[in-house]
Amino acid sequence: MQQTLANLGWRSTFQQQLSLNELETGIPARIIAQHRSEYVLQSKQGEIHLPILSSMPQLAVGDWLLLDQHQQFVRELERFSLFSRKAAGHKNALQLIAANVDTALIVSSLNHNFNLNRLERYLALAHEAQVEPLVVLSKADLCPNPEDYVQQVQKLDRRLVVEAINGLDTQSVNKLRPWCGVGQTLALLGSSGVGKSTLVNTLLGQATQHTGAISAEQDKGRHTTTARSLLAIPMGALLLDTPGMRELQLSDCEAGVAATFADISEWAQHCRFVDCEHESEPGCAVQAAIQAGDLELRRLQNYRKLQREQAHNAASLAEKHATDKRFGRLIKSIQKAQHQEKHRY
Ligand SMILES: Nc1nc2c(ncn2[C@@H]2O[C@H](COP(=O)(O)OP(=O)(O)O)[C@@H](O)[C@H]2O)c(=O)[nH]1
Ligand SMILES: [Mg+2]
Ligand SMILES: [Zn+2]
Repeated sequence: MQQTLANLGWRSTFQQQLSLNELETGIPARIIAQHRSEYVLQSKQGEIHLPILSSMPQLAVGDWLLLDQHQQFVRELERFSLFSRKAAGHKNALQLIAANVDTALIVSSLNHNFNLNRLERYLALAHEAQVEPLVVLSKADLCPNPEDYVQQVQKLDRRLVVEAINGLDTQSVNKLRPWCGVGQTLALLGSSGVGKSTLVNTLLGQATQHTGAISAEQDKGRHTTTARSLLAIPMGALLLDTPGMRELQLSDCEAGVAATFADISEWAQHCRFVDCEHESEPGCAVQAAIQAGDLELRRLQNYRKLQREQAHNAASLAEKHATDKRFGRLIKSIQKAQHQEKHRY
């Protein structure tokens, strides 16, 4: 299937990274799936299978690469967003989950599961990744007052976009069209049962089974080993669906948490003490905002909780690394002792 680069999400920020020579002879290609020993890329020329070499940098689904005319890896192009997580066991090791995502659909359902704290957690993940969040409130058809919930979410951040939908209904899902155009890359976040798969199926619709653009769900079933993580939807966008997205945790998300609670940081600048903990200090502007009804106590509490959580997760990964290293040294010293033992005679 012939692809245009624009359909694959190519844009000027990538184009500008190429020299004239590279523009002429190089092949830009996007990673649409990652397997143990190879990446599957999509380019203007079609699909390319690129063996993973130890000399290559760490890459993720969604990344853009430059290949030479023999389809050999030249380099990766700078990404504009990245979902990653700290990997246990290696110092500063990051596990890259998804690159160059434009919009994170943060799905939350309009039933007893609706939870602002949880939404703020996903917002922090999106902000950390530098991905624009779009809050999708699903199961609106089961809720007598979806607008009330939209208002509640809107109150978290006036710039936030919030849409209430029925994920089973194509007409309703069409509300998401402005974010689903050609060249856009979407990822879904949200806890189990909120309707992510339902939304994906409705977005994919029937049409994809025939377009075969990047992948059809159908293909996924037929040859599971070649499952694609970037799926083209009829509206034009690419849907990024990797297992890693479902397991994202808050860890080393300080910037993401800060961005999600920017209002609190702003108030905090007006506290009398620089190191104000916003508990019972005199002249605390954050407590004043709560008294004035401008800030929910719940939100301040969740801010603290998420701050602690991301710091704790980051620290426990660091600790695990230290333990692994100590264990590694122990093994080495035993091996050395055994070696010396063996060679004594
Ligand atoms: N009425 C209604 N049911 C929905 C909606 N979205 C999902 N569901 C149902 O909720 C259940 C869980 O949805 P699913 O997509 O599997 O959630 P996931 O775990 O987030 O992928 C399924 O029974 C869906 O049919 C919706 O917008 N309206
Ligand atoms: Mg699902
Ligand atoms: Zn304060």
